[in-house]
Amino acid sequence: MDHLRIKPEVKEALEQGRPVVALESTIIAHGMPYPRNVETALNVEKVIREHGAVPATVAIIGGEIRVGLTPEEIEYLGTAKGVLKVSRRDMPLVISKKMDGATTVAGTMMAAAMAGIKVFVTGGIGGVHRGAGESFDISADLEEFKTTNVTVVCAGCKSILDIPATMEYLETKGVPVVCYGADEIPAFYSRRSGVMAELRMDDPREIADMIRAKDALELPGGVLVTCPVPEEDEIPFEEMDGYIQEALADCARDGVTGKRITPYLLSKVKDLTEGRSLEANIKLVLNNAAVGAEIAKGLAK
Ligand code: PSU
Ligand code: MN
Repeated sequence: MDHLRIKPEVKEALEQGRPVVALESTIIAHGMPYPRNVETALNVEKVIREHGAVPATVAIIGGEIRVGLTPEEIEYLGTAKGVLKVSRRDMPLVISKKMDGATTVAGTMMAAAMAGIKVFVTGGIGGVHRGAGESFDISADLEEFKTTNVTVVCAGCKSILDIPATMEYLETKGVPVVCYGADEIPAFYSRRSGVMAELRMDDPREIADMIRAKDALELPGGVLVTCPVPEEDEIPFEEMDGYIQEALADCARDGVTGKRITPYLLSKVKDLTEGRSLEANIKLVLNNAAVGAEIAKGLAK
């Protein structure tokens, strides 16, 4: 396809049926400060390689969808100014204007599907925001799960979101949600959310089998896998909730809207936790990378 460039290493792995894991870039350009963003993106790729899969970080550079980036391109994205946050609706613009863009979960799912990559690892997905009944703020990430056949491994929903409503929404869209190794849907920084998982699996091969069954049925749409942050890195839910209330109040006071809300809240929470949220964020992404690589391996066999 025009506009799509797959890195040779990734292309070769896909052609040979070897495991490949896609990674997003909004977390690099808008989710973490420099230099931790670049350092983390490179370490996530390293973990995926250590687990025997090929990493493919996705971004848009000069209007071209790149699947698989070089370390120099990752550094560029982590430092460049004016990198657009690209979800589904932004894709036509960023390509026609030959801009640089960092892909969200929705944008990365689109690119992964175009390239034929089945598994994608991230930190957290977007979801139904608190108060969405009034604001209609529901991330396009959730809509993408309805149509695009990619399995996304994350650490659950941040509690800046309405977690029960997000789960309801995914159920309505027909999206299987697997909780990996836990009974409760994790809340990103915290292992617990108070929302019980409908489906728990403890072995990545079980998850791969379920994805295969879904494909055999030719069902469209994605699968969501939630992995709790490692115990030693978590910030307890009750503690986190206080910071989140404060961040939400600031967000409303400052009149932040639309696609700027999520990056704003992330950066506020980082300040309020004096950087602890960033450390937890980094650790959980690395943990997700290991799980995602194992699922990709299970699928490649
Ligand atoms: N959650 C995080 N870090 C992030 C994001 C979410 O902890 O970087 C990013 C992801 O790229 C996700 C996007 O797809 O924010 C969702 O943005 P919005 O809520 O505007 O749809
Ligand atoms: Mn939104």
